[in-house]
This record gives sequence, structure tokens and C-alpha cells, in this order.
Amino acid sequence: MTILRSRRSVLLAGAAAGATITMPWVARAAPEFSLKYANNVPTTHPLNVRAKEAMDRIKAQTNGRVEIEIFPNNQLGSDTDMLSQLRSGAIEFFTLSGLILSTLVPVASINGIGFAWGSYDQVWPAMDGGLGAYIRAQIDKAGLHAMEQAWDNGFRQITSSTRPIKTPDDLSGFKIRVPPSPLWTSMFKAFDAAPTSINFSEVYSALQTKVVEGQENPLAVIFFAKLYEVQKYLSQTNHMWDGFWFLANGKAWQGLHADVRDVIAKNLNQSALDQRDDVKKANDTLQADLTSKGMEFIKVDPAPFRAKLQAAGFYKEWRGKYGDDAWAVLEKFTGPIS
Ligand code: X2X
Repeated sequence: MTILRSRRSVLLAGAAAGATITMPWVARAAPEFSLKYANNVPTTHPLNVRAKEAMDRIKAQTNGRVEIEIFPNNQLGSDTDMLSQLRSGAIEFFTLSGLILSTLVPVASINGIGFAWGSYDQVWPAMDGGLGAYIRAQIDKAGLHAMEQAWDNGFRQITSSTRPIKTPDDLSGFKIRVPPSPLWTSMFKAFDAAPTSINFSEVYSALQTKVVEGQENPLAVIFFAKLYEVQKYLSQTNHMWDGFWFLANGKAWQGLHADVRDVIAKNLNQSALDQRDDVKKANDTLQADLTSKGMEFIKVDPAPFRAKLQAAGFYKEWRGKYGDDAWAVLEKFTGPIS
């Protein structure tokens, strides 16, 4: 007589014997947690390459209990749309620049202060240290949760289809696209430019149809989003460093088991570090790549740009908006800004 033992009794017997039971005849159960993650960069960008690795490791390390589906390249809408989806819980995860997040969490744009950073040697001790912790605490208060390690967007460069930008005066009246963020608009108004807030999902077409003359982004975004097809000049201003916070809907995050949260955070943070290395390595070759695509690189002296911001009262204005406490945390890592 065949004794049909229940799946549970087989599992218990196996567990008791210290065996790991694999029952190929049992179809894999649906994941306990099916989650959604959205972002705004092309699938070829290092952010998506490393995020995919993280999701694969999370699925494997949870034995299939957790599956996080990636919706890259603005598939779910603009940054503004996706932030609303994250806040409502329609998606559980979203990577977003702190400067755009600042429409909800004002201090989240502080790392984007113009010409604040000399190099990555200053950026990561700040973002992985006291400045990142300060910002993340404010993000938590807004009902979201930011993973400990920010991902790298990069040092931003100004591009143009009409004329090379060599000095601050070249920005006078320049029709430049900026992401939807008060800090970005403020900075380019301080240069007497004509900034227009446009979500990244619309940037290529806005440049192609000449709605704007230029935009500003790190080399990796310019390359992987193929902006070289609609831009001619690239001025190496390094006017801002910007990153991506890997954000979770706060209620959804707390609704996960603690062991699941630990696996997700560990793997996302590891991929953030891997992605930072990718961007750093890519920056060593992207100038040649973009030049081969027809872009003309212009070396720029940052000093007159920084002086113009100071003369326009930009630093004083934003120190007042963030408050002395936040500004002190920033200057602990950047040195005096004024
Ligand atoms: O919108 C941009 O320019 C981008 C892609 O760099 C950000 O997400 C801030």
C-alpha cells in the first residue's frame, strides 16, 4: 500500500533529519511578495544593470519568496508620476534624485548645491555618513524609506545644440532644460539663464524639437540616453553632483518581514556600491565615446561660475532655506561654501 505522505510531513521529516528537501515535482509556489521597482534611466545604464543583479540575488536568497519586477526607462511615466505612485503604494520602490525628491523633502536637494564638491573623495564619505543620514531621516518622516547607500548619477555637465558654454555670461538667456526641482531652477536663474522644468521622459524630444537649446546631466546619462544625437557641445562644468536614493514606500517596507527587509537592503546596497564603480570606470572612457559620436568637449574654469552664484546670493539664499544645522552638516564634508 502506498502511503501518501503530506508535503508538510515530508518537509518536517526532512527538516528533522537536517536534510534540505527539494521536491521537483511540486510546482514553484507563487512568490509571497511580488513587488515593483521603477526608474527613469535606459536599461543599458549601470543603474539598471546592477539593479537586475540585486533582484536576481534577492529572489535566490529568499527561495523565490520575494520577486521584484523592474520597470526601467520611464515605462510607468515621468518622475513626477512615479513619485506619486510610490507614495500611494502603487509601486513599492523607485530610484529618484534627491533634488527632485526635494519637492516633498526640501533638504533632500542639499547635496546638489552648485560647485559644492571637489571630487568623489568628498561625496561618498558625506552621503554614506552624516549628510546622508541627515537626509534619510527627513525622508523617513515623509512616509518613505531610503536605503543606506545612494546610487551614483554623477557630476553634471552642460550640453548645448546652439553654442558652446565657456563662461557664465554664455548662459545669459540660454534656454536650458532642468529637472523639476526648485534648486535646479534657482541655480540657472542665478546664471541669468532661461531654465524650463521638464521631466527626463520628455528631454530627448524637447531637445530634438528645439523647445530648449540645452540640458545638463552626467556623462553616463548623456551617453546611455543618446543625447549626443540632439546635442553638439559638452561643457565640463561639473557644476553639481547628484545621486539616486533607492526609495521604498514606508508602509510597504514595514509590512515586509524583518528577514526579508534585511535581504533586500543588503543586496540593494551592495549593487549601489557596484554601480558606483561602474560609473567611475565609465567616466574614464565616455569622453572618447561621446566624441566619437560627434560631441565637442569644452574645458571650463569653474571659478567664475561659482563667483556668479555667490554674487547672485545663491549660497546665502539656500543656506537660509535649509537652515544652519543642515548647512553645517554639508560644510563638514565640503568645507566652507559661500
Ligand atoms: O532628470 C535628469 O536629468 C536625471 C536623469 O539626471 C535625473 O534623474 C535627475
